[in-house]
Amino acid sequence: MLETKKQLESLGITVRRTLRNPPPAQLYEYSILHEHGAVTATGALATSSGEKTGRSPRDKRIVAHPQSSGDIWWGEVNMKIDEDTFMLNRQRAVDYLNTRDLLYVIDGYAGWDPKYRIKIRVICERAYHALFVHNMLVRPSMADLAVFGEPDYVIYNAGKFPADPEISPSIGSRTSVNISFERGELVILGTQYAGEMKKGVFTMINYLMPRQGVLPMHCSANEGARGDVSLLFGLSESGKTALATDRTRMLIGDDEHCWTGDGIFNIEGGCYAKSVHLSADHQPEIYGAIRFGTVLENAVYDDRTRQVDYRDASLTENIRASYPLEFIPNAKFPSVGGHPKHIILFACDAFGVLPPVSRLTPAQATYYFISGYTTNMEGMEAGSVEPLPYFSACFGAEFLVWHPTRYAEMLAERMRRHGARAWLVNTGGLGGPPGTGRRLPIEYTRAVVDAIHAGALDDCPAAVDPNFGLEVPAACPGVPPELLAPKQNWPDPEAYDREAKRLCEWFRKHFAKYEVAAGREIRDAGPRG
Ligand code: OXD
Ligand code: MN
Repeated sequence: MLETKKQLESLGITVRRTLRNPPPAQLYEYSILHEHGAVTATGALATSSGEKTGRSPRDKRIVAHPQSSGDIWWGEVNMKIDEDTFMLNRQRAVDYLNTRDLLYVIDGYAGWDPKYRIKIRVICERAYHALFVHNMLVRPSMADLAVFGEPDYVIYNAGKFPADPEISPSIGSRTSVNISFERGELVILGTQYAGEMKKGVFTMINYLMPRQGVLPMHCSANEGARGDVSLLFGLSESGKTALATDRTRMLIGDDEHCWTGDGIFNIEGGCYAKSVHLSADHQPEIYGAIRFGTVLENAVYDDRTRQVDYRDASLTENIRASYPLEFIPNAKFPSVGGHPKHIILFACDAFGVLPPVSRLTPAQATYYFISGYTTNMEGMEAGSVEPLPYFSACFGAEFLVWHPTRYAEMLAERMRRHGARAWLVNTGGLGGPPGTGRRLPIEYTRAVVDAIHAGALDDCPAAVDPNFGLEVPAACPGVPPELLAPKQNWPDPEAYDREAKRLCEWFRKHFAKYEVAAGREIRDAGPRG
């Protein structure tokens, strides 16, 4: 502890009382005593993140430093802050933290592969934040902690204290989340949403790993009985988490992975599951994981019975549960795997245009990976809301640091080298536009994923879709064949063509900003219609 104390002092942290990696039970006690934490009927720690109940991407800033500036994809995702302003924010956070009676210091790793893992230190005042990072980082053993040494990356979480927009025009509000790659530091002011820390680590990984020839990815991963690994990409609600949880396969991780020369590793030691409308019937693994040790953020519970009402989104739709990976029954430890055999890109296409499954060429895989397409399904079944297409490069644009094509090229190169197959799976609409069509039942999507894993679609006969140029398998075990070709399910084939062309146009429009960097071959692999 003396070594840690000295290290903290060298960072400017002079608080007399610090607790380093305290056990969850102690963090429960402090959270209940000092920050209105409560224990739910199943033993989780119910907490509130205050005003901010989601990430604040518009308040994220990256230090523009001559050493890294040329590497960074500057723009809407990565906005600049100068070093002096970063240092002012850092000092503000440190000064505030120094006014506290007690701080938590949580040390852990990002990455299950000891060859590539980075050492993270989180300094925070809230017990719930400490428990969150305890759950989300790869937990060091007591022996690891004894020789932990200097961290590679330090997070100063002063989220209860606001940023000061008067300091500089680059601070746009009272929330400021700043990263300096050179200093290996993340400063959080004005938001207590715990996910900022998780994604702050992921952003750092997204910067560092490509420099070592390692590909970071926003995806889930699982492994079959023969050691065959699949990566599953998809934006919110498209099935990335639900479909990675598969009784017949081991879960490597549900959100963030890296692909190295040896295979893949999970970056995290836990999950941060969306829990609104959670039910024991539909998501038994996640439901069962919400017990002692789990942080339940912004959920509503009954004061008397402490039963959580997962349907109550009055605090936020973004109710989250953070728990260690070992709370999931078939999680794999250590959370690493071999080179992936299958890359599955989920798109939740509410327009009912994309086929339930398509086999992708490497160029198409790159195109659809860079596109990162989905639609907003809300209200779709009722037909009350016109869905909107949504694109997020590499299925996680908000966390990219280099230009998207850098990650896409690395993915394509690895897929080629290791013979991975790629698939586009539509988990969305079927048989007509929103309002007239229906959502593809999840059991059919599960059957598609099972067929991919069984190799049943690798070489089966397929027809080429005229609009998208995708190879659509003619048969898939467990799925009625007429469902595989979407146009056949529309009562009006011309209406299908119109809708398909509209979607092709949206793809092209979105891809235009990447096509110079991506090159002609990739652009031409996109929709034709
Ligand atoms: C997350 C996200 O919280 O992707 O994991 O937004
Ligand atoms: Mn995520």
